[in-house]
Amino acid sequence: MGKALDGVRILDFTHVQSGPTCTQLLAWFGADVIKIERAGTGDVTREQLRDIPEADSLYFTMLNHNKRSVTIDTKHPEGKKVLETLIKQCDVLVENFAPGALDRMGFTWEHINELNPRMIVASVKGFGPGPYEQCKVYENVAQCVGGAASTTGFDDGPPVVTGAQIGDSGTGLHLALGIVTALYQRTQTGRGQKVLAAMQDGVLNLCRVKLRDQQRLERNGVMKEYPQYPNGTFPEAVPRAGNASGGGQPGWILKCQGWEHDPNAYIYFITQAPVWDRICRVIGREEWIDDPNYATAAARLPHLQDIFAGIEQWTMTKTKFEAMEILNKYDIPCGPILSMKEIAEDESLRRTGTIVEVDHPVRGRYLTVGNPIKLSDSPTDVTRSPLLGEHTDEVMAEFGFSRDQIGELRAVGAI
Ligand code: CAO
Repeated sequence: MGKALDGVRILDFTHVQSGPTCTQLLAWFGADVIKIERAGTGDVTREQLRDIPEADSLYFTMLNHNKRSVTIDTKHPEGKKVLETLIKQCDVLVENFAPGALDRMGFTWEHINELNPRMIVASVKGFGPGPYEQCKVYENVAQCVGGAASTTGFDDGPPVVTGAQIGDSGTGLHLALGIVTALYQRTQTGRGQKVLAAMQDGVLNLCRVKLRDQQRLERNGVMKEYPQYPNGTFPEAVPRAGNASGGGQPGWILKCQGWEHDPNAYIYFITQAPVWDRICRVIGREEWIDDPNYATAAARLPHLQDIFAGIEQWTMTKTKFEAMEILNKYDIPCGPILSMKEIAEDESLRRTGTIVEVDHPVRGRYLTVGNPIKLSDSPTDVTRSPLLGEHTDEVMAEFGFSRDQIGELRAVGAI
């Protein structure tokens, strides 16, 4: 069966995490992703956080599946010519260099557009146009400037960054959507365009509900589902809400059996209004069903701390998996706090291809996260990341370079 993006050729100038996440997704959907790297070093993550000497790191391998690697020195005059040939025959150029790096190489939007008016040039940058547009940005900086850190953590503690890589991988996802959208528009216009996903914007997009809350706070001075209500105070800006649920269905993380020695023996419990009577029955608090202080969602808001303390007395008598099983029988939304070890060993995630094992010639077998987006007509086969420059000769030949030309370019250090 063909793949959704069969025939789409991508020049992949991405490195580290944000850009590679994007191009890996496009490769999984069938695009031919040609990663351009510098000979000798390549993507800096090849050697970052190495767990096996001399082997490409898991950081690199887990973000660069299904791609081909070609080495070109794009600052070498002959390397520039090679790149021009590639640009003329590809559909998309993706990059997440520091601001201005592509221009400094001599590949401005105008030049690329002149070489190939159909080419889409897609970039991740830390910030969009404005006072910070020249700044280099990494994951946690994006979380801080996008509103995530100020709204994450507990009220009595400092801002906290989340383990989910919403700045890097989150922005990579945004960029991928921008690219396929531009490819779709090109089918009507015949023209390429620039696509920009700024990390600050991507994080803010994922923190949209907190900007909602900022406006609710300014209007009403209080947000009744936040843990600060009714006994704490609300500052001018959206406060950190601990583990409170982001929506209108209050939730919290509760201890389960074994919490004293297992840091992940917890469950997320949502007191969803439509199943309130079932919650009361399951935990043995039938008296709450008709009690005016507990009977309606609005009445419960000032009592959430008491309610969660009561529910926790029940969850502490069960393991997180027992609690999950019981609660799901009654359609009560909840989720065990899964450790990475538990996720890595989860058989059902392996069956769906969300967790996959991949063979690598240097590092051997390793575990990775497969394509989280499943297309019924375009299934994903995860293949290993390329070694540095593994496909240089193959790709150069496909783009019309003869064996002699390849040899000469190598001799002068252009590839
Ligand atoms: N041939 C020749 N030169 C090459 C090359 C190649 N094949 N590939 C890259 N280079 C050069 C670039 O042209 C650039 O040179 P100049 O600085 O002389 O213009 C240089 O390599 C380094 O690029 P960089 O500035 O992007 O790299 P850095 O390590 O200094 O910065 C980062 C890294 C991530 C902070 C920066 O790239 C950035 O801010 N990117 C945008 C935001 C982003 O994606 N951040 C997330 C990264 S994932 O956590």
